[in-house]
Amino acid sequence: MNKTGFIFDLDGVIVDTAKYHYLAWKNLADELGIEFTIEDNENFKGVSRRRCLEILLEMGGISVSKEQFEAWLVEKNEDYLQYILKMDENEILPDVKRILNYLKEQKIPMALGSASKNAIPILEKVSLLRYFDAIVDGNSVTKAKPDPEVFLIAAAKLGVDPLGCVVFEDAVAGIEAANSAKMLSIGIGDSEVLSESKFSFEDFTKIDIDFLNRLVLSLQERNNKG
Ligand code: B16
Ligand code: MG
Repeated sequence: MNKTGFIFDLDGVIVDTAKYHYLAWKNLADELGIEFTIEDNENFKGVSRRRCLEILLEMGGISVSKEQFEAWLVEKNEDYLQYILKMDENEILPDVKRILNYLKEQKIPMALGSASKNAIPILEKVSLLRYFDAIVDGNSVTKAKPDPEVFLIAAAKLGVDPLGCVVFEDAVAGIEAANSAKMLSIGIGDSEVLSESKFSFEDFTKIDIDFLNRLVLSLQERNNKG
């Protein structure tokens, strides 16, 4: 069994696809006559597509048939995919590649743990798929974050004890999921919002190699103690 593993969320950690999710939800909301702002979109971060649509319809006080619900899910996703098609390496968030390259050099296993069902095409578009030893996405889980399932499957796929795993997350639900998986959570974004994380950084430019090395050592100790 490997001693340590790193798990990355996708949207908001590796790439900023939240802006594309926003545009696609906004298009649907406009069509349905629901007011939907960038602030409303904050509540959609880390939340499954299905749950997002439920929230949107609750906001508009709209109840629909199962068929209509499914059709709007498809419509939103098709719209979203139009934005994704145009993505390239320039959309990788600052210094993400520096951290991925360092961990790769150290031969530390890495996994993706995302709620998105579009995770693989996005990683392909930004040429990062090859970095990951395991991908766990919205297609492989039955329970959404804050349930720890996504990260526990990722740890199992990496062959790392959850106690030896680090999770980078930008969403409150994701931090909660990592904490309940007994993993070391690192918030990426606003430290006040992500106050439940063990550590937090505004972005990856603020993470230095010394910090990562200390982290790996402390995880190994944590793991040894069980
Ligand atoms: P999709 P993450 C999440 O990804 C997004 O933060 C969230 O806004 C989105 O609704 C969800 O994926 C589902 O995405 O519609 O592509 O399946 O942050 O867990 O990587
Ligand atoms: Mg996210």
